[in-house]
Amino acid sequence: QHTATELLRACERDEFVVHYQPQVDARSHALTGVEALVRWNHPQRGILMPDQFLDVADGLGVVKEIDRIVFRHVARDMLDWQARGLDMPKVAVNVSSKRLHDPALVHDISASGVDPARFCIEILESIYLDDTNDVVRWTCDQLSEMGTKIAIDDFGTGHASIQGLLSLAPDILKIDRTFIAPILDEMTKATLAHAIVQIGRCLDIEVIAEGVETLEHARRAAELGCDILQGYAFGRPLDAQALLRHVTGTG
Ligand code: G
Ligand code: G
Ligand code: NA
Ligand code: MN
Repeated sequence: QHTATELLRACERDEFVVHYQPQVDARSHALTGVEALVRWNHPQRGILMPDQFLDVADGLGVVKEIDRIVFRHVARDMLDWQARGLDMPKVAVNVSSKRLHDPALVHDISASGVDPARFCIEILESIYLDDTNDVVRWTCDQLSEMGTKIAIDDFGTGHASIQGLLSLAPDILKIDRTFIAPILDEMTKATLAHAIVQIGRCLDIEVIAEGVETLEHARRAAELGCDILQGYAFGRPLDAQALLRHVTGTG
């Protein structure tokens, strides 16, 4: 209740900050992009993580608004990095179901001042399977036309269907970290990760391993065929300034 009022105020005043986590090429470990992750900078409680407020926000119907605010931060940070000499190849932005149904999403991306091809939209498996209505279809078609990538997040944890993959034709699959964490010790999980990679190859979809926590995991995930790696082994989510320093090795 308390949080609800505060969250509405947070949207009005924009109390959100965006952190960025590196994604790297599985072979060279060169930076390929970052994922944008929202945090709520609560005036009394400090930085709050998505799992501490996104459910409440969803209940209030303001997740779409938060996603829109986050995108504004991301576009601003992209332009700011560019001005400081960091040409960020790609930023992946998480998009809720409501936001995917919002025609303004396409407009916001095309009017951001940043090349739309530098954005990737991350959607959950459950979203595209439940809600492939006309608006979503139109949105995805528009995004593809503009060069914006579409990634399926947490792949393997929802109602994965090959039919769904064929119909949405995403550019990227992100293997959920619950499959990546055990790849060093559990042959079954490693084999499953490899099977997902093969599905990706068959459909010309890039595969990202999430939750790559050690260089051993990185080596194994690369061996299993993952194209891109993301996880603590290559950096935790950092604010825009810290990410710039992390990437350019300055400061
Ligand atoms: O770092 P982490 O706790 O940030 O993020 C947890 C989850 O919160 C992510 O997996 C993602 O699904 C969700 N999330 C993070 N940022 C956003 C955002 O800007 N919008 C939406 N809708 N979800 C987000
Ligand atoms: O998939 P989502 O969009 O849910 O993924 C981002 C979440 O994963 C964020 O909460 C982020 O902080 C977390 N995360 C990123 N890298 C790692 C990692 O290497 N290990 C673990 N356990 N979590 C990670
Ligand atoms: Na994500
Ligand atoms: Mn994920």
